[in-house]
Amino acid sequence: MEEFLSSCHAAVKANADASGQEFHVVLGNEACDLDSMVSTIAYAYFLSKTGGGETLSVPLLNIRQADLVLRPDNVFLLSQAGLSPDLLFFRDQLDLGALRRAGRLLLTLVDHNILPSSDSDLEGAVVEVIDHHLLEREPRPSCPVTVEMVGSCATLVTERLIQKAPEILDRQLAELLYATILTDCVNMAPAAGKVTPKDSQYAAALEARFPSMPPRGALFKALHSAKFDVSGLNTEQMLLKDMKSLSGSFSLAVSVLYLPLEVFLQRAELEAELSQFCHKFGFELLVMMSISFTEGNEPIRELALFSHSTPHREQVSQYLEQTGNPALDLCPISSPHARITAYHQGNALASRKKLLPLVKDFLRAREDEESLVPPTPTNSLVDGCPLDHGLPAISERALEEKFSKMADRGGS
Ligand SMILES: [Mn+2]
Repeated sequence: MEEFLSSCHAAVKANADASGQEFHVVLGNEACDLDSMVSTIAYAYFLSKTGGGETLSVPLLNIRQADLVLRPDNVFLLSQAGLSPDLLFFRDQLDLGALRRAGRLLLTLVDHNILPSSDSDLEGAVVEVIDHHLLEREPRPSCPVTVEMVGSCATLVTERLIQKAPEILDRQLAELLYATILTDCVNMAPAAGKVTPKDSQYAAALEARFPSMPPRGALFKALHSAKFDVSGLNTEQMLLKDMKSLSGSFSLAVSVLYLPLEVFLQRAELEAELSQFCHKFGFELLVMMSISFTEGNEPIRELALFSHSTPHREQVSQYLEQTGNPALDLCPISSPHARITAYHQGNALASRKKLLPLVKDFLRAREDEESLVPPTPTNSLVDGCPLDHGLPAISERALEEKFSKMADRGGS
């Protein structure tokens, strides 16, 4: 595998100019979870071993290189399998649009079956699809589609490998696939409703071929805790890991934090970091929803609000305390920071999916209210302030660009 990936890097470099060879890129989905990452690597490897050699197979992770650290379970599995992340290819390292325009791109989609609209120019290059999501693409004779509702796309890739080229399956590749199937199928537990007979069949086939594979339970547990291990992330990375932004009369972000709130609140310089974060991304307020688990695996949810503006913080707090649809059942907990209001959330079932519409309602109600308030009289002490109408609304696109600039800075 290392040999394939290193030679791939050399070949990509050598063929970067317009006249070079054809690229057959295997691309996972934009979430780049374990399944997308491993299916991409494994299938590109399969293509490189079974193809004619005139096209270059490249496994392309559909995230920026700087964002891999936001997926600690991926990082963990790579290290477990002894594969350096430096050998992988990321979306910001290869210009697919340019390859497509030069007529040098073949694209295989794994773990998704339609391209997002931002990649619609690449559609004509798609030559194959292997996926386990609901089929959303129009069939084309030139593009074979394998879509089966199994627990993991890695199961379908494993099937292909075992049926077509069992000799290329080594222990390292098997471990990547096996760990992914286990994770997606929730340790093959039927109660979780993910595993199908085909997943079990190929997990067992991998175990049979490599009896020294780590035991199921232990591997699953290790990956599960890695997913929630945010100890390696700084505050900004933690907030960005799972964030949704909203804007109305002001802009705010709702981030999910995967650790107990009291641990987060103990971070040194937290207020300064949150303040910097808001400044950098143009947010007026941060809503942080933490999720952690009791010994018995019951979820604990807590909520924290940060804003430089006391009125903003108080208004949102009050709204969330009083809301009844659903009631969050908030109970204040002490916070060592003056600008952070913290709560235990009694309603542990109210996830961010439930919280977001509440925050949206708040912003909408506030906008309606603002439109009723008469304008500030012109004889007030200040004639006007650029922030009278709140911060400029931040679009998803603008945010995306900021992230991309950040990633560029981080990568250089
Ligand atoms: Mn998947």
